[in-house]
Amino acid sequence: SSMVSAGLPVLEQKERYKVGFAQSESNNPWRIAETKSFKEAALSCNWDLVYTDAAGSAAKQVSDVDSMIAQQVDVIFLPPREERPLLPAVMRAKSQGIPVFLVDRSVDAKVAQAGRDYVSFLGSNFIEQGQLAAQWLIENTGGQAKIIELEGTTGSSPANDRRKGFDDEIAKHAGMTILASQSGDFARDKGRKVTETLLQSHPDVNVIYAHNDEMAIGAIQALEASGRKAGTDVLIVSIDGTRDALQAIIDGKMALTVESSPFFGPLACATLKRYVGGETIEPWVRVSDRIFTIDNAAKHIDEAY
Ligand code: GYE
Repeated sequence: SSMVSAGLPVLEQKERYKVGFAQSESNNPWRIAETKSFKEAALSCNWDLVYTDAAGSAAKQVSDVDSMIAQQVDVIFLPPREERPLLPAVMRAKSQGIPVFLVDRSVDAKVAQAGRDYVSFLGSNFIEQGQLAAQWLIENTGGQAKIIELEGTTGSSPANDRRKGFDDEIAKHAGMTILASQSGDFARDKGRKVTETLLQSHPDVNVIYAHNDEMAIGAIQALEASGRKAGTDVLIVSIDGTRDALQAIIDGKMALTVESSPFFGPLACATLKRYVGGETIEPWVRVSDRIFTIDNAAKHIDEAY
């Protein structure tokens, strides 16, 4: 078992680790691909995996982490659904000598710190993802656009940062206007419903920026239901790189998706090995992302999920 010190908990070397993975929800292909990646890592990395699914509730995710603490797992990998509600659970794990690695989403950096309260954040640069989407639009619309923004889960780090990266870049261009920005909770159906409503108050829209592909697909459905041509009347840009999004690009309905990889299992395994080997883990283990457009979508669709 682990030792509590002033700093991060120490994890001893052993044959097998009991590893908690507290998934936030499973209502989209991204989450399902991530869970699969962790389950595969458990096999190749000799983990006894304790897996939970919070079904879209931060409160349930808190109790899932608490039950992992009670079961004395060796380590917890956690994608905090929102930036704040998971903080107390992260602190409790640390005080019980259980190291926590945040994966794919982070917590409020003003309150909790990598290297002190949790080991590290493993994930993408969400601000940069938003910037990349904005820069592509600026170049490909001649700097003229009327944009609807579909935000991810309110209070989640990717929603906060994908909005900031995008909005700050767009604000530098007088011809680019964000007509409306509203949360679709990273979900296809909510993305569709929010788009339906926003199309009525902003019929002059010609660009939709969605914080993930599921909401972008929902937006395509709403556009088509309103008699508009997705990809022609309204350009759609988004983030993730799911199979459906790459197919929509190939079909001409979507213009761009910035990659945000869900395949965290191998990175989690490698980072945990470094940690038990006594290495100091950098506060942010960065995942680098590509861009998918009509130029390369067909080439990558077979590796998509
Ligand atoms: O983009 C989205 C998922 O936290 C990076 O969460 C992740 C995001 C991903 O629901 O599709």
